[in-house]
Amino acid sequence: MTTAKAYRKGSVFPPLEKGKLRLYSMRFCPYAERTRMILQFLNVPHEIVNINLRDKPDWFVERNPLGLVPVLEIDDKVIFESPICAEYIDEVYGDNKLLTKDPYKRAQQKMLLERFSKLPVGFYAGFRSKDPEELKKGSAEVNKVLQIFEDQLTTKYFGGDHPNLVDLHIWPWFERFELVKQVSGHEFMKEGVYPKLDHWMKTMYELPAVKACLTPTKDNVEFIKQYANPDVAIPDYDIGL
Ligand SMILES: N[C@@H](CCC(=O)N[C@@H](CS)C(=O)NCC(=O)O)C(=O)O
Repeated sequence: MTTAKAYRKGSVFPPLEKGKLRLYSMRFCPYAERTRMILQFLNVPHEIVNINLRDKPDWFVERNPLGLVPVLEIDDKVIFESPICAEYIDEVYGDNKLLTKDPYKRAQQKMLLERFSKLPVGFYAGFRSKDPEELKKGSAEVNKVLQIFEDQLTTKYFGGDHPNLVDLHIWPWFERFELVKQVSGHEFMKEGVYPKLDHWMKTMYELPAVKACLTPTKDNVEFIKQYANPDVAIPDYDIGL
């Protein structure tokens, strides 16, 4: 189901199979990519239902009144918001491989991710705006966060010898720096400025879960162009299928 076309308003609800975990996703969404990567990383059997987020089916909004992907559903349970999905998957299927059980270490992981949450704000404000001042402000915000993560990285992964939730949850934006460069010419993360992060990115690209969830750059570039274009009401969510 991973390559299925996005469901739109009026689409018939694809019936749920008892006991089967479903992820409502969108192929170009970095938040949904977090959840896709975690499911891959922990080898959790699941199916994916893609959603057209500018023309959402009613049954999707009934499941998540916020109208956002990712959303998980299994039998009578619905879970939304990527950090909450991650915690649920890790506890139910992952035996806490990604978020440690130690309360203080767990709090530290979550605090670091909280600090990361400023990056997407600068990222989107920066690259969508035609105003050079906005881009400068967004870029400064992104760089502030990158410096924090550069300073924090003392091991192969943020999780030590193995990736943890921090690695998997910050990755989708690192992957997208290249798209921004191709779409707008702007480089949020210039090579050599954050040497530890440069190396970490190369290591991350080798992870099977990362490889399995990459969207071809040309499709992602085309999608971002359409998505950021105010004249395009509904971008093509099925690019490349
Ligand atoms: N805080 C949410 C953010 C998810 C999010 O923003 N998803 C976007 C797609 S990348 C979305 O569903 N947008 C639909 C909309 O805004 O209507 C999370 O972490 O899951």
